[in-house]
Amino acid sequence: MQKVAIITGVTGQDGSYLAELLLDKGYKVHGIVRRSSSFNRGRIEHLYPSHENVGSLFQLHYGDVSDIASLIKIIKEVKPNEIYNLAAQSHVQVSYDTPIYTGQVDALGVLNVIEAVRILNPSIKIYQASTSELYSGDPEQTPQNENTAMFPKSPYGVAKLYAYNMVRVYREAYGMFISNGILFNHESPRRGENFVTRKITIAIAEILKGKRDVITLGNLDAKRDWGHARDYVEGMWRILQHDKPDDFVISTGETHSVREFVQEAFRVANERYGSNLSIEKHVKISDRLIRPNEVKELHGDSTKLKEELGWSPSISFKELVFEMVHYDYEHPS
Ligand code: NAP
Ligand code: F7E
Repeated sequence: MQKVAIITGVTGQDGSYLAELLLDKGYKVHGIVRRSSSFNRGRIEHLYPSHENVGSLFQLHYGDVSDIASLIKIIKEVKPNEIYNLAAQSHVQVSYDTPIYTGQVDALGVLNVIEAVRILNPSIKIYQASTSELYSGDPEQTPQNENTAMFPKSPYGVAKLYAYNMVRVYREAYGMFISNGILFNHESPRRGENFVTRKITIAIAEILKGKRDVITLGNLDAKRDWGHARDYVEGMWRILQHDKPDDFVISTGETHSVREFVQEAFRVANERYGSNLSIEKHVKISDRLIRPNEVKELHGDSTKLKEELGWSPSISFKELVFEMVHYDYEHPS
């Protein structure tokens, strides 16, 4: 029987790769989109053949995770086997500016999804997009795995911790198949333009084309475990194919500082495009981009996912940086 999935956050980086993966696997995919005053479906427009997409394998529905009525309407209509809840205000620094909104979407919005499923059909499987921002990032507590203490540093992390715990509560209390993927940073040419990796690769393309002179950044010392989004959506899918619901870290097991990302991206540009970019000449630091609090070091241990579900990353840090630098040079935004 053909499986039916709902993806919330389908217009985002991960939603777009996950939709591709599920369609490839023969699923019927329903994406939930928000109304927006300007077009924001660039990452998924290649997936729907016409604007009149009723009846196709990929359908879009207006909804919002902060509006439980819209969720109930869509779940009743499409009768999914699986829901991938990727919708979020996903920017950590922005969560300091909009802490209440972030809580409404990233904490209570998740509860809306879970409650709608519990009320309508508790046998629907749910994947929740949890995050390495649940951890403190204290260098003494690395590598982080499923048992590492969770002490988030931002309003985003706190909202996501509420959701993470609610998933566990519903799993235990109601026996629902509901799992957390604790994902470390993952990037791609589809990454939002104000996350650090994409900001760097877009700026490099603009410097190479003479459109600007420098990249303005914040903390270069923070360390992140950066993987590729395409690998990580495969991990999400595997988590819902397990014989039991559970929580899993998805990470590469390698950590690099923001400075190292810049250095590698400059190295790729210099080698490929004959430039002479350097941190000394082309990076400026702005206090405006330093966060009120910072997760210093993320370095994941995804042994559990590897051992139980056979997942491991296929794209290396260097391959990721190369793909992003090259893409932004070839496809100016
Ligand atoms: P993203 O590119 O920012 O996409 C977020 C998606 O959520 C967009 O489609 C956005 O819609 C949608 N959305 C936001 N608020 C919504 C609401 N109230 N109702 C319905 N949809 C809403 O994020 P991403 O990088 O793909 O990440 C996907 C998920 O994984 C997020 O939950 C994020 O917090 C989590 N996560 C990401 C990472 C990472 O490194 N990428 C790591 C760990 C966890 P619009 O297009 O309309 O804004
Ligand atoms: O920052 C530093 C910044 O915004 C990475 C989200 O997907 O991953 C992401 O959150 C690091 C931080 O991602 C700039 O201070 C320096 O230390 O790319 P980012 P993030 O905050 O790690 C987690 C796992 C998620 O769950 C989130 O949804 O880079 N940094 N200079 C900068 N960051 C930004 N954005 N811009 C700068 O100019």
